Amino acid sequence: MDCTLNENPWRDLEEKIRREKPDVVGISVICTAFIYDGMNAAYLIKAANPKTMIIMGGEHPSFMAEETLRDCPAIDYICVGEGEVTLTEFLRRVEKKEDLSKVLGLAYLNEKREFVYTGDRPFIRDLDSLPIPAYHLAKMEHPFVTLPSEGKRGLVINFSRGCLWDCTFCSESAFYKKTWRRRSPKLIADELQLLKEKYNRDIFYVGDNTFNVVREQGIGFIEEMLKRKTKQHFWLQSRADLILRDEDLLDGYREAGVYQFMMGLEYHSDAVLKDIKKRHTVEQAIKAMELLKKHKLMVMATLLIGHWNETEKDRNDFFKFFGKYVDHFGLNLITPLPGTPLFYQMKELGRIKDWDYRNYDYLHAVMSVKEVDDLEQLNLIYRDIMRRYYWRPREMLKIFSPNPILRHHHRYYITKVAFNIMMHEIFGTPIWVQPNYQEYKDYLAERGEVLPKELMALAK
Ligand code: B12
Ligand code: SF4
Repeated sequence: MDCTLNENPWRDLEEKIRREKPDVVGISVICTAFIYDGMNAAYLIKAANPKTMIIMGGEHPSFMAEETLRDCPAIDYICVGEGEVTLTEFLRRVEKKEDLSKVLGLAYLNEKREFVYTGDRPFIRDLDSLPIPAYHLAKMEHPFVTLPSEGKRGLVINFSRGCLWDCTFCSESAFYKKTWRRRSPKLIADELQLLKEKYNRDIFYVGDNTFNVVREQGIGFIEEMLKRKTKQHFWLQSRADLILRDEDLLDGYREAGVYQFMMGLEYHSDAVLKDIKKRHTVEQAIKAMELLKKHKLMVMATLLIGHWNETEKDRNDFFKFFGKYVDHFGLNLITPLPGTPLFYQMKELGRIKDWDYRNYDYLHAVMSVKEVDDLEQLNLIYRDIMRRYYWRPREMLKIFSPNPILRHHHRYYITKVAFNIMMHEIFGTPIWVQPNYQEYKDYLAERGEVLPKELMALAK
């Protein structure tokens, strides 16, 4: 059940649990910012059917297993790390009423409420051993299961796990312990062909942290896509140094349907890049952007502001620097995601000012910088950069760009996002929330006293 698609997510979840009385429910928490929704779901499930066993998985609960279990007594188990094998073993043992302490990768509190971790589960060695995701079980025709893209149905997909680098803020590298595994290009192409033929999907954001860690992955992908002629389009993620390494493949990528590379370029100063262990230089970043342009590929950069020594001048230079090169960007406030080296460093230095995980979404400041102590002030600075960037004539003109993807992106941003920011500033409405999102406490208020009072009091 993907509650993010339900018109009444909490009500539908509660009704389903009451109706089906499942033995086990697994809850997936993909972002730190969603941890309280995951916990609230656990409370609701336990209230609806106290016998249901609850297991939670995802990066945040994996890194913060003990904290999560202590904070939310409704959660029985946490799957630490990759879920496929752990969950299968877990369910087999639950079915046979066997000892769960033998399942690697499980965390729980025992009868004495002591924290137990059964030990690391090794990563799945061969990702090709996993089947194609069960798309037939997902609501593929739901309007939210898409990407903003001109006239075409999009989808987010994933073909590799992890990354070999160790940027200090990166939860992926920490989760996969600096390892990288990939699916073979043939299986990638099989999946894409299925998505085309059965689900009419033509455009994809490939969520792999770093698509082309090895050249062979790019070469194989290009060959397969040229052979299949599915005329699909891709937005891939990579690093500046890998784009430079693979310059000779860039035309091939374009011919295979790639329209854009997204790179985590982060900042315009080598000192900051060094500090966050980006392991490439500003010069490499510029060259990579120029190369992509030369080969008629769009440049999307993800950028990070909010570094400790950052000054107003830095932010202005940053804005001018990236405004010159990128087609569009994802602007983020550097966030100490639990589990990352940055989290432990910042905690130690006492720079984390906001412990409400709802705000750990890269869009809210949770750490101050040397010059600006007030987090709300930093949030305003963030929004101001977004506004200044998109209101420039150069960006406004992209609304009429002959490139349909860029045109659509800018129309989307300048109308929808700018409008949302304005509504937020005038009326305080949330900026990035789906129309069907409901806060759990609002659901409980609407629901009344039917749920046990203790559980209502625990709502996050
Ligand atoms: C696809 C994706 C998106 C998509 C779709 C999101 C969605 N709602 O489905 C889009 C582009 C919309 C998106 C947006 C955002 N995303 Co995003 N996204 C991803 C991405 C690339 C892939 C996620 C995925 O499907 N992974 C594949 C699955 C198989 O991996 P997994 O979720 O980790 O699950 C495994 C284990 O964790 C475990 N597991 C997970 N759940 C469960 C449950 C049980 C019961 C069990 C047993 C095991 C288990 O088993 C799984 C298989 O091994 C990840 C990065 C990544 N490579 O994972 C970022 C990532 C999840 N996103 C992230 C962020 C921050 C966001 C945004 C907040 C960014 C923003 N500022 O707007 C928004 C949130 C929007 C939203 N409302 O969801 C961060 C989260 C970091 C964190 N710790 O908080 C990630 C990790 C990227 C990163 N490092 O920055 N995202
Ligand atoms: S290169 Fe990207 S995915 Fe790899 S560690 Fe750095 S931020 Fe994470």
